[in-house]
Amino acid sequence: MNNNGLKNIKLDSLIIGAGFSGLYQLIALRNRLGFSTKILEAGNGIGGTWYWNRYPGARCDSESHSYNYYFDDELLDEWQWSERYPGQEEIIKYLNYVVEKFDLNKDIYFNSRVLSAHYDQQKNKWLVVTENGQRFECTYLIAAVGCLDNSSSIIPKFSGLENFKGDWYHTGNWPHEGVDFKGKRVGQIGTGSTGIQTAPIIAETASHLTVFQRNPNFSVPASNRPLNSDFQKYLRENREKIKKMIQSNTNGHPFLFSECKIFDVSEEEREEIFERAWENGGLSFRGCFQDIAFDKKANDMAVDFLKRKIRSIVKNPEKAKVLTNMDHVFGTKRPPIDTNYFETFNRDNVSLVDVKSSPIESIIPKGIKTKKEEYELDILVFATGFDAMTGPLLNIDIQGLDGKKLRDIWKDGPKTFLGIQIAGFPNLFTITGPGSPSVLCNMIVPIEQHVEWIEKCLGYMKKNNINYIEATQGSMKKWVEHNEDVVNETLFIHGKEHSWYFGANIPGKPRVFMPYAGGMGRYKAICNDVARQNYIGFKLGNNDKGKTYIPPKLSVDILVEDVLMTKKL
Ligand code: NA7
Repeated sequence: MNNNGLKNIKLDSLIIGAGFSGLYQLIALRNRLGFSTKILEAGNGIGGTWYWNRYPGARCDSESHSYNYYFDDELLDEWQWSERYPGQEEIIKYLNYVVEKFDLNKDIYFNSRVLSAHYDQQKNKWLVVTENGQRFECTYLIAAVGCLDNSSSIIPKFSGLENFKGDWYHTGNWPHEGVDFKGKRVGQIGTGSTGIQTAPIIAETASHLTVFQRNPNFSVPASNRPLNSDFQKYLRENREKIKKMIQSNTNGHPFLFSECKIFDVSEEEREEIFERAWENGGLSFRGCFQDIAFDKKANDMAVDFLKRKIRSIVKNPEKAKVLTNMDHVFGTKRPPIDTNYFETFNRDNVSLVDVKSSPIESIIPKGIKTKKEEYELDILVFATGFDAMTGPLLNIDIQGLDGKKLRDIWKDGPKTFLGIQIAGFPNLFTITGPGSPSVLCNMIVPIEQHVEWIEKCLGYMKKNNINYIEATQGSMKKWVEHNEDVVNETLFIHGKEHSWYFGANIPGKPRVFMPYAGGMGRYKAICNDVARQNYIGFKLGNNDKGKTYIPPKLSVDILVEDVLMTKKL
């Protein structure tokens, strides 16, 4: 779709981003509420995170049967995943199927990166401008930009990158035509979830792979496998049960945390439980005991088991030592799952460089120079992560009431009410924004919940002739405090200097725990209560009476304490 004229396109609602959240929001607002709605998408195709992250080995770490929409039974009947964890290509195929089924393409503007979104108080409209000069005017603006978009991918500031003679890539912005590693000496920087997925695949074709590791990571085997007909039958027969489970538990995954505490069992039993969880593979490992995420001593036992596993896989003791030299609490950084990651270090063509003891000093024309040594390389792969959660929003110039900039309002860290709205930014909704469970969950569950909450909210407003909604300062303050309280009850707090959950991967970024740590089930109950109480904690009103702004009629500046207090689930 093209719109290169200077005239504003006028809409009820405008969505930024054509990933899982944006596509579903389009269905909800256009098909169910009848709003005139469009999506602006920076890429030349749908998929959001999955459009850009097409590095070798890119695969979701949520199990496929939970990583699809649950809002439409027919869609559920029609789609079958082929593997336990869906790969990037299959996810794009799935989303294309959805786009076709719901006829979404006609309402998506591709290659339309949003530069600015300014709220016009006089008109009660958002004015949105894209990189290629398209202009839009809408009542409701929905930022479906994701938590790790391509605008927020991070290349550390190494000096000399511009002089590097070979090619270099960031995993979050991977070329669509792919990269040929055959016969090449590849240097990979970064061993987060991405680095752990991509190293084994790069090693298969590169002449040599050198992994530059700063901090090692725990990882559990994904135990990925094709899904057989028995499993498909199980899914068909248990759909409602699975749906209920993922939509009501703490993390949106199709498993429950054990109720058994780590010191309530004998050493032998504990080892057996760990062993079974390791064999089963995947993210459920961290739920094999109830207290791994809450009790440091219990966590230490899991750490001990995981380190022993790494030592048993990696044959070279020097490499094993570097791979087990963690100084973070298990789970406080996002725990990756892998396919043959540690095994990869047993290959003759793979070496490991400890850049914690000998940091990278610069990129030189022929490769990488660390404090101790120089490495000759043909290709550099940066698996160095993202300015997560806030980056995708702050990379857009967003201005609310009185021209106040979101960048200024969030200079000490993100502040939201429910991760859905920000005081001072009326009619702007953020899907899986900071302050919501988002990245602590299987993302599709919080996405569906947010999309449907927004749909219900806008439906309520339409019915009641309301066209203005804004979180109050009071409710936002209360929510920020509640977020701090809940994270303090968990071991996440130990990740303050290590984890991107706290912004610790970005120099100078405020150390604020960004996702909501109180659990998805509890969060959803709070959101439902807010809606049930006619959007308590928000100001609601109508300003169609004149050209100047009329303060909302139904000003509800009540703190949501009663909602929060009743939801200690
Ligand atoms: P992550 O998890 O942020 O990992 C980034 C990696 O890059 C991590 O190992 C970092 O080491 C490393 N890194 C970053 N800067 C440097 C420098 N300057 N020198 C050496 N190494 C560096 O990003 P991912 O893409 O793996 O995963 C992001 C999310 O995507 C993931 O959690 C899933 O949700 C999907 P560090 O640990 O900081 O020492």
